[in-house]
Order: sequence, then C-alpha cells, then structure tokens
Amino acid sequence: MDTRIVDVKTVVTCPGRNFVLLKITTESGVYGVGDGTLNGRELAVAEALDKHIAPLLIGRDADQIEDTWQYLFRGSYWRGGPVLNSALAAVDTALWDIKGKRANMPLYSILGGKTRHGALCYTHASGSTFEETTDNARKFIERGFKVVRCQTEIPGTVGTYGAGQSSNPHGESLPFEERWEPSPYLRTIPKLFEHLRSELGDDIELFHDVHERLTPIQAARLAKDLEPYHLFFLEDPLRPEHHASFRIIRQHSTTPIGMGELFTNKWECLPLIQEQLIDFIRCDLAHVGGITEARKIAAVSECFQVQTAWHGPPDISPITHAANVHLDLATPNFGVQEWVEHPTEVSEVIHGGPTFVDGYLTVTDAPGLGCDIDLEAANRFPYQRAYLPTVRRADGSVHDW
Ligand code: KDG
Ligand code: MG
Repeated sequence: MDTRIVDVKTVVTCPGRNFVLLKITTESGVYGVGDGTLNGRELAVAEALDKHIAPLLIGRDADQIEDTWQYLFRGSYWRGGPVLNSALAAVDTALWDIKGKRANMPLYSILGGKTRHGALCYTHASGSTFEETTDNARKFIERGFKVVRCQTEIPGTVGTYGAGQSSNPHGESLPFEERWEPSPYLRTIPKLFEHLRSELGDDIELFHDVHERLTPIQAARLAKDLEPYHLFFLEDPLRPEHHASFRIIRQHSTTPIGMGELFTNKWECLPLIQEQLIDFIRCDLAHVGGITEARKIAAVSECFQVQTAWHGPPDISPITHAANVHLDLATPNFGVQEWVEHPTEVSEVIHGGPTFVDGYLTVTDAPGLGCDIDLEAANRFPYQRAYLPTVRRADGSVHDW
C-alpha cells in the first residue's frame, strides 16, 4: 500500500517565534506537512506528537483521514483539550496535504472547489494613542485592507492586550504581567471608535478584540456603546466557559459578535451557533483538530447563518494560514480571515502560505496545501521558551477571564 505511513517527524523551531510542525511521509515518498503550534505550551504538543501519537500512525493508511481523526480523538479517552487537539490538528492537516498531493489538486479543490476568488482578510492596527492606532489603520487601508482590527493602550493600565508591550520586569523568558481594569477600558474603547470613524469614515470595516476580559453586563454595555460605530464584529467579549452569558449581550445590542479562538472542539461551539448568539465563529484550525473538525463547524454554522472567521494570528505557522485560506475559499458561509504577516525568518523555514492581494488572501494551485518545511533551516532556529502574558487587576489579583 503506497499510502502507508512510514515516518512521522515533529519539528520544533523558532524563526522569530516558536512553531510545532509535523511531516508525515508515506511509503510512496509522498509527504504532508502540518502545524500544531500552541503558543506558550509548544513542547507539550511536541511531546504528545512524538511520544504518544507518532507510534500510532506508523503503518496506518494516510488516505483514511476521518478514521484517523476519530481513532486519535476517541482513542485517548480524555477528550482532547488544547494540547491533544493541537497535536491532532498537526496530523490532520498533514494528511489533507498528502491527499491533495496524491490527487494532484490544491486542497480547496478537494474541499469542494472555489466559492470566491479570494478570502477577505483583516489585520491588526494598534497604538499607544488614538492617533497612533488611526495612523496604523490608515497605512493598512492604503495597502488595500478592507477590514482592520483596532486596539489601543488604555490610560492607567500596563500592557493592554493588542497595543504593544513594554519591556518585561520579570525578564523576557517569563510571562509579562499586564495591569488591567474594566472601567477605564469601557470608557476608552467607544471613544477610540468615535475617533476612528471621524478620521477614517464609514466605508472601512473596523472592529475590536476584547480578548475575553469582560463580565456579561460589561460586555453588553460595550457592545451597546459601540453600536453607533458599526463594528464588523466585537471579538471574544466573554470567557469561553459560560455560553448563556452571551444571551445578555444579545438582549442589549445589535453589534455583531465573533467568538471562538479558545474553543477546541465542535461541541463547545454548538450552543452559541444554534442559539444564534454569535455572528462569526472564529476557532483556530491548529487547536480544534484541523481541517476535519473545522469543516464540520463551518457546516453546522451555515445552518444558523453564522459565518466563519478562523483565527489567524502570527503564532500559528503559514501552514495553518494556508489551511485557513483553502477552507475559506471552499466555504459558502465564509465571513473574513484574520491574517498577520510573519517575521521574514519564517519564510526561510516554511515555504508557501497565502498571498495578500488588494484586501484578499489567495493560495496557489500547487497540489495540497502548497507549503513545505526546510528541515535544515528549522534546525538553525532552536526553540526558545516564551509565554503569553497574564493579567492582574490593580489590587494584584489575577484577573478572572
Ligand atoms: O497566542 C494567543 C494569540 O493567538 C491571541 O492572543 C491572538 O487574540 C488573538 C487574535 O485574535 O489574533
Ligand atoms: Mg483574539
């Protein structure tokens, strides 16, 4: 059987930031590449892949993607979670890449073919003042972006999410500790969008990422206060655990809501989708178990008029960015794609990935994902321990988010 898996190689590399990559090779020599990067906990995924999952893959048929997905997901008994579902995503993505290469077709074609010429995309504008955020947004608009996420530093806080980070008093290899308070945040963000609209006009689509920091009633107030500025959506207003809280936002506001980068499987998404409590589902393909799970989430979302907006930060590799765009192109209820450019060293290690043209992302017609890993280059950039920031309130307690 020429599709028999004969080799599974995990690659941890840090070309500017850490990535956990996977290469699965079949007996015929055809191989696929995957990405299971979990920012701040990369080595947990790499160990899961190397020690637990790789031995299960040797000898399996690479063609049986769904069966392999179910076997790995159910087989652990422990029901996934971010570490195991990121590892599963790496396997799944590599298997889809192999399938595309064997069929000599780009992945979007295997997933049903193009429904659009490109994937509308957004990127991040931030600044320490309203003026700086506006200038940065303007630069992106001049480059052709039609949707821009806007964040700004909040007076009286330290290291606001998305607005850049000052030097870390705990040392660069320990987590940065933000100081954050809801009251100044809730006062500042509507004023930011008032400023942005007065400077940039109404044609550009703008939105904001709350990053799960608010209580339900605070989120409802923010969504209501932002209504005059017509956000494309308000991202991740609440923590992911308590779905019913989203009803409170809906009761008070018509600001569209996006949610999902912390969900790791379809069942977590389902209550928000079927009750139409969100407008955009924005899971991370590298954390939900890959293309196989994401296309099911997209399909169920289609039934409830929820659009996709897959997570596309710089802390996942171009392999997942490529998977995002292949799926975007083939998904009828696609909404928008997040995309942030990587540092240039990344292209030394990972070749391929989406291309930005006038506000849209496209992929080539190369078979599979159209990406490859340069293993020698990956070795030149060894893993460097790094953490996501944590958040404390003014009284020193860890913020409950
Ligand atoms: O690793 C964490 C990042 O992926 C996250 O902070 C980025 O919120 C994010 C976004 O919307 O891109
Ligand atoms: Mg986010």
